[in-house]
Amino acid sequence: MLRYVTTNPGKVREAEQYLTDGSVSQLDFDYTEIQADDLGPIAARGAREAHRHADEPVLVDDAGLFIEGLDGFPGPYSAYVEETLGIERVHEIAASLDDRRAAFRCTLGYCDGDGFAASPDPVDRGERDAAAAAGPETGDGESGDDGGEGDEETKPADALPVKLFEGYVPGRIVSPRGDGGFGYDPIFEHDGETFAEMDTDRKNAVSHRGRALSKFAEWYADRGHV
Ligand code: ITT
Ligand code: NA
Repeated sequence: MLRYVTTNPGKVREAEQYLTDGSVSQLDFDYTEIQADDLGPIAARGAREAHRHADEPVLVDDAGLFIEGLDGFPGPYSAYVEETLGIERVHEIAASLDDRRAAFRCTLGYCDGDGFAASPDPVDRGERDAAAAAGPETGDGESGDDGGEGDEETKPADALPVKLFEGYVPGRIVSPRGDGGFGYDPIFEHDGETFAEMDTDRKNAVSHRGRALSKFAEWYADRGHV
C-alpha cells in the first residue's frame, strides 16, 4: 500500500485525482522539515523519515510559494509564514512591491525502502524525465540534504534512495478572491483566476502539485504499479 504523507486535507483532495487505484491512502504524519533553501532536501529527508515510520512505500509532498520581488520568500518557510503572518499580510507585503510575480513549487519524494526494486526496467522514460526535471538532487544516492544534525545520520536507513518529482506554476500575488482550495490559493492568480476560484480539476490541470503528481503517476505506472 502506497501512503501519501501529509497532514493537509487540501493536498489529499488534489492528490486523489492521480492516486485513484484504491491502493493509496493518506498517512497523517508530521515528518521533520529540515531547514533548507530548496524543497528537494526537505522532501527527501521527509520521505526517509516517513518510510522508517510507516515501513511502507511513501510519497511526501513539500510545497511553497516563492515571491519574485522577495527573492523567493517565503519559499520553504511558507507554512510558518501562513501560520504567523497569514495570507492577507503576505498579500499586503507583495502589494508594496513593483514585482508581484510569484510561483508555487511542489516536490514529491518517493521512498519504498528497496531502491524502487519493483521496476522491470530501471531506466525507463518516466525516471529520466523526472531526473531531468528534478535536477541533481534526484534519484539513487541522492545527497546534499544531510547537514549533520541528529543521530539519524548514522542509521543505514538514511542511505535509502528517494525519487523526487517537481512541479512549478507561475502566477502573481493579488488581493484575496475565491473560497476554494487552501493555503495561499486566494492570493495566487494564474491566467486571470486565483487558485481559490478554480475547482480541484482545474487547479490540478495547471498547478505545481498537479504537474508533480502526473509525473509521479506516469513513473509509478511504468514501474509496473497499477
Ligand atoms: P504537510 O507538510 O503535512 O504536507 P503543510 O500544509 O504543512 O502539510 P507544506 O509544508 O508543504 O504543507 O506547505 C507549505 C505551505 O504552503 C503551507 O502554508 C500550505 O498551506 C501552502 N501550500 C502548499 N500547497 C499549496 C497550494 O496548492 N495552494 C496554496 N497553498 C499551498
Ligand atoms: Na509541513
